[in-house]
Amino acid sequence: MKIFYSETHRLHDPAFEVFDGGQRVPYLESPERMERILKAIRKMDGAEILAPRDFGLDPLRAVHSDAYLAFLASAWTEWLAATPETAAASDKTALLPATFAAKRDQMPETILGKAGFFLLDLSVPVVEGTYAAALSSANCALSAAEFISESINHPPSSNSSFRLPLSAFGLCRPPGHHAGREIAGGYCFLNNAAIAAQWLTRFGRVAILDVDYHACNGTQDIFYNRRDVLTISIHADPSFEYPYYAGYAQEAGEGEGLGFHHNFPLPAGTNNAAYLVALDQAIALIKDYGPQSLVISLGMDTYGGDPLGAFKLTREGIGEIGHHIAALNLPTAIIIEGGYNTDELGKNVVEILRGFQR
Ligand code: SP5
Ligand code: ZN
Repeated sequence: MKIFYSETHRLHDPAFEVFDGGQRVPYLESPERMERILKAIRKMDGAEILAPRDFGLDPLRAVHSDAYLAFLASAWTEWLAATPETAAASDKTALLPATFAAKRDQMPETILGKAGFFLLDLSVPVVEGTYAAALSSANCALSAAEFISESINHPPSSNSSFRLPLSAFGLCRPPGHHAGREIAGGYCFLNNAAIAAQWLTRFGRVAILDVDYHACNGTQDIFYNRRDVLTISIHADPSFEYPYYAGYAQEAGEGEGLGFHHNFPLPAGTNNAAYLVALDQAIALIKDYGPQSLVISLGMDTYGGDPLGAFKLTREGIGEIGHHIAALNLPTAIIIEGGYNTDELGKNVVEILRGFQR
């Protein structure tokens, strides 16, 4: 298994986020998450850890708006320029607004106005290295996509011969699936899985299956009116869980994309058996769609011991997820999203990847 990873994620290391009730807490989406995953992966048979290649801005511009990318690129310098006293304590502070856009007709001019326009919540503080880390995270996803694309069966007109479907793992940080076309949220700035999927559309239809505990509001937003990318998400019911405003069962796409988005909201306490019922329904939809490639948004926060999750999946259940998806036998780019039980994160990721070992 090829694993695409860069140390650049360390540049995104905010000191805090703000939890419900206004509690300022240490940033849960920490660099340590990657250290734990890497440590476990290094012990895995056949693991090959590779640096990502730089794909430039074009694949990002195919998914995110220019205004949003420009905001991410200059937010920190604009924030420092606007509040010079911040510079002295820049290791402790971050750009985080207190007013958010419920209506988005007009982008404000000041950096705090723009921050409220482009940030959804209090889990996406922008620090000096946020943009560099987000770029490198997207490049890890793109590198995984590029690697698996070698095994996509090209149209009959081309003369390439059949190859065994390949899989690859993008060890991406920050995560991506809550980032929409022009909004960051839920620890996510660039939507790595969407960027990889969009890049893969040059080879034909793509399916994205999101098995993070949280609904993929960002991925849903990006592909909502498209039928060339099927998006499916299995997650905690947004009626009680973040991201609250997307992920309901009746949201099925619009226009050309109607019928090409599926949400599977599940209750708190969901166990292995109930989860696998939903997963098998999602897998049947992917088979019907017949994609040329598959992108998995892999969250490990479905695990019973996750501090942000309320599902009860065990390590065995998580292993089953890998086996069920791998049985689709499609070229598959696996992109890491959430998962916050750092002690168990490495073992859980390896348990999933095992299903894809050939
Ligand atoms: C990628 C990803 O998994 N993002 C998740 C972002 C969730 N942010 C919501 C934070 C809500 C905090 N509630 C704390 C409850 C602790 N029991
Ligand atoms: Zn999550």
